[in-house]
Amino acid sequence: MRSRTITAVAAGAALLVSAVPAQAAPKKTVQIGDNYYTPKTLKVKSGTTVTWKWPGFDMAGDVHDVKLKSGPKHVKKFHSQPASSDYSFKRKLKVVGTYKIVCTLHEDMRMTIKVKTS
Ligand SMILES: [Cu+2]
Repeated sequence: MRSRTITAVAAGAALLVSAVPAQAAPKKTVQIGDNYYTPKTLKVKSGTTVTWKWPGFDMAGDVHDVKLKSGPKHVKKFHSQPASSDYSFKRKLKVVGTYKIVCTLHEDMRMTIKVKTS
């Protein structure tokens, strides 16, 4: 009786492990400040979800947004809401190529993301 229980638990654990994909979905975070994105350049694998994070309300500064100014062919442009704090915006980048991101309120506030084949 006792050993049977242990076997069942072990089998359950093995199932759990095999249910997890070999590679978790890749993610990257970009922090927004006054007036910059950090990091300023990113290299990610195709399929990576990039999240832009605004500062918390205690660190609130200027209003910023995230706009895809240019990207690989056929990639739909995206544009976040403008926000000063407590906000985040994410996009899954699948198409390989170079993505140029800009803040429409500060034209010197830009970043580049290079998406490569996974
Ligand atoms: Cu800005």
